Amino acid sequence: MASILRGKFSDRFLAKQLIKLFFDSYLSLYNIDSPFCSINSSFYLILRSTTFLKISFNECLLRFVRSFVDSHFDVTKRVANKEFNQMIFAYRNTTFKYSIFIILITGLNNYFISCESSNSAPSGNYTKADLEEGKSLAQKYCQSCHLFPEASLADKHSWETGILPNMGPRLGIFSFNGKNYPSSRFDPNIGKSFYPDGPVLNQDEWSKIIAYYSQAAPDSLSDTASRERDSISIFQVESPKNRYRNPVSTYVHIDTTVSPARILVADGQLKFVYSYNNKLQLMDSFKAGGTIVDIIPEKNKMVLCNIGVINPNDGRSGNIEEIPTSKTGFPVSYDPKHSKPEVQPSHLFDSLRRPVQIQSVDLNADGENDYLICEFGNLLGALSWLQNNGDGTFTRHVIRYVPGAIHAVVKDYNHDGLPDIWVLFAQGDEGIVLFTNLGNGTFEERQILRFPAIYGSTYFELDDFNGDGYPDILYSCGDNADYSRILKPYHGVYIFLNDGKQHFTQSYFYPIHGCYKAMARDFDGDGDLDIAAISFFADYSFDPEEGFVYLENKGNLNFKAITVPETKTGRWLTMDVGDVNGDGKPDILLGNFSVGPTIIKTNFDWKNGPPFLLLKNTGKKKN
Ligand SMILES: [Ca+2]
Ligand SMILES: [Ca+2]
Ligand SMILES: [Ca+2]
Ligand SMILES: [Ca+2]
Repeated sequence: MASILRGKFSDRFLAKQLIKLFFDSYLSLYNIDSPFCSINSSFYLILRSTTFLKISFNECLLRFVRSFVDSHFDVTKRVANKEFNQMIFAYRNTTFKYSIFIILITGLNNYFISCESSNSAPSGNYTKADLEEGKSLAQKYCQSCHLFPEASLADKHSWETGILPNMGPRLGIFSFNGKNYPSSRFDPNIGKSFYPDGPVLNQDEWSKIIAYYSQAAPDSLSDTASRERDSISIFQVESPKNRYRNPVSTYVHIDTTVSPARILVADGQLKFVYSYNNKLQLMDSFKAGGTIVDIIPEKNKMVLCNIGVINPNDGRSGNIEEIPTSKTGFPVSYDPKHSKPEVQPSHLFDSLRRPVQIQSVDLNADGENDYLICEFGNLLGALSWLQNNGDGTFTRHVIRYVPGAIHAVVKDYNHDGLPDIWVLFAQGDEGIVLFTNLGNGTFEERQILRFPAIYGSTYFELDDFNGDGYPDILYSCGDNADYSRILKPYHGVYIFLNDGKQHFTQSYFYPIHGCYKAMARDFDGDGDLDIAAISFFADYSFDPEEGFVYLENKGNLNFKAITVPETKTGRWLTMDVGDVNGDGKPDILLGNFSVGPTIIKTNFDWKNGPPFLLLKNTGKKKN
C-alpha cells in the first residue's frame, strides 16, 4: 500500500480497508465460536469513556478500534501507522461509520451465545458402568496430551462450563448437544490442521467423559491448609516518587552489571524502559519497539525481548530488538535542544510467538554467543535458539516445538563443559524438561517433572536446599487465567529434592493462591536459603497480603511464613532479587501490573499504585 493514501483512494475505499482490518484482527482473536470476555469489558469502557471524556460515541469507538487493532494485530505488519490514521480519518467521513459498531454488537451477541453454549452438561441418566467408561475414555484421550486430569482438581461447574468445552475441539468435537465449543479454527495463525480431521471419539463417548467429571468433581474445592503468617520482617519498603496511572510493569530488574546498581523497569503499555538509580530516582528512559518482558544488558547495547501481543494469541508479533547504549550503559536519549536523533531499537530477529525470556549463551561452543528463547506462544510455541552466525545474522533452530516454554535455566549439570538447559513448560503438558547438550546444537531430552495441565505453572529455579551439592528444584504454580478461575489449594511454592541422579521428589509445599514466582536466596544471612514469593491471582478479597510472601528457612525444610503489609499497594506480576545498594544483602524488587483481569475484587487501587516496590533488606549480612 502506498504511504500516502488520501488523494489516491476514495474515503469509501479507505473506510472499507479499516473495517476489513478490524474484522480480521477481531476474527484472529475472537473467532466466531467464542469471542473473549475482554471485548465485552473493552466495549463497556468505550461507553463509559463517552461520558467521561465528553467526546462523541463514534470518536470513542474509533479510539477503541485503534487500540484494539494495534494491540491484537500488530498494525505495523499490515499498514504503517500513518496509513492507519488516514483510514480512520476516512472512516469518519463515510456512511460506513457505524459498521464497526455493528461488528461489535454481533460479537457481543456471539459472546453471550457462547457463554450459554459453554455449559455442556449432558442430560439424561448415566449408569455406574457409563461413568466407569467415561473415566477410562478420559484416561485414554485426555492423557494422550497431558497427565490424566483428576476430577478433584476443579469444581463441577468449571469442568462443565470451562475446561471440557475448551478441550472438546482438541479431540475433534466442535459442538455438543447442539451448542458450539470455543476453538481457534478461524484463526489464520492456527489453521484447521491444528485440530483432528474428524472427531476421535463419538458424541456418546464424549458425553460419558462429561458425565464422569460432572459426577466425580466436587461442588467446590476444599481448602483446609493453614496460611498463618507473621508480619514482622527484615524488609523496609520503598517506592519511587515517579508515578503514572495504570502501571503495567512487564519487567523489573536490579542490574548489578553497572556500579552503583540500577533498577530497570519496562512498562508494557507505554512501551517505555526506565532506569532508576538506587535511591529510586528516575534517571533515564527510552521508547522500545513493543512490550518488553526481558532485557540483556550487553557491551555497547541492550538486547530486548518484545513479547508482541501480550494476551494469549498465536500471532508471530514478538521479536528480539537491540538498541545501542552509551557509556552510561543506557541508550542515548533524545535531546530536543541539540536535535540529537532519537535512537530507535532495530530488530535482531522477527516473527516470534510471544517470546517471554531470552538468554545469551554459546550453545554450540563455537565461541559466539547465541540466544536461547522461550517462545511461550499459545496453542503453538517453541523452545528455540538463535545461532549466532558470527556476521551479525542469526539462524533460528527449534529445540522443542510445543507451546508454554516459560522459563529456562542454563546449567552444565554433568560438568562436560557444554551448557545444558532446564525448561519449565506451562501450557497443556506442564512440566520441567532437561535438555542435555550433546554438542553441535543437538540435545537429548528428558522429562524431569510433570504436572497436571490445570496447575498453571509459573516459574522454577535450581537451588541446593539441603547442601548436598546437587541442584534441587524450587517451583511455583498459580496461573489462573485459563478455564477454571477458582482459588486452588494446590497453587503455591514447592521444593523437589534431587537424589543426585536428577530424580526429584516433592519435599515441601506452601500454599499461595495464584503464585507467580518464587526465588530463593539467603536473605537473612544465617547461611540457609529463604524464599520470596509473589502472587498475581491471590485471594485479594479475603487475604490480600498473600500477594507477597516471604518464607524464612528454619532448617530441615521448615519455613516460617511472613507478610509485608505495604505490598498490598500493587498487583505483582514480576519480581527480581539483587543487591541494590551494595551492602552485600539481597533486596527484592516487585513490579506492578495493575491492569490484569478485572474479575478480581479488591479494595486497593493498584492503578494508582507505584510501578514498582523495593523491599530493602535490613537483615544481617552473611558472614
Ligand atoms: Ca555459538
Ligand atoms: Ca553439560
Ligand atoms: Ca540438593
Ligand atoms: Ca537464611
